[in-house]
Amino acid sequence: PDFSGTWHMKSSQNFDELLKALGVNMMLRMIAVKAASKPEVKITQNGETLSIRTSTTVRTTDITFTVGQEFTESTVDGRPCTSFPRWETESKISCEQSLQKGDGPKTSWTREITSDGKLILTMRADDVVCTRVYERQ
Ligand code: RET
Ligand code: NA
Repeated sequence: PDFSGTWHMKSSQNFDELLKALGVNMMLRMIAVKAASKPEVKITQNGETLSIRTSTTVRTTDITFTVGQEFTESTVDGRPCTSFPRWETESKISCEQSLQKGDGPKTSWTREITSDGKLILTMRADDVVCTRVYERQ
């Protein structure tokens, strides 16, 4: 599938709960939740290699990875992790994360293009799942 484009978020569920599960305190969660309510996501794709820039007013992350190959990124609360993205279906990438230092909840994400052209991002921490739906600009 084609993940490329500039994406705007249409809905978000459980982002605050996700940060809570990751142990982020209430003050920082308030700042993060507000900023994360208006993200801009830009994706470029070359075959199985994706570059994803997620921008907010307080935090911007850039990742580049090839499906099937380990890479280093950060968990949503900013802890360095090793990630392993793989195809879960033809149109869905599933990525398990493991912290480079210390212990924490088990985290992962998925990114999927739906048949109607939306991008669905899920982020997990243990049993908490945050789901964010994006549409192309
Ligand atoms: C942390 C904790 C420290 C303080 C702040 C944070 C902000 C995080 C943000 C994350 C946005 C994520 C998005 C993900 C995918 O759509 C690191 C939680 C301010 C703003 C937009
Ligand atoms: Na987002």
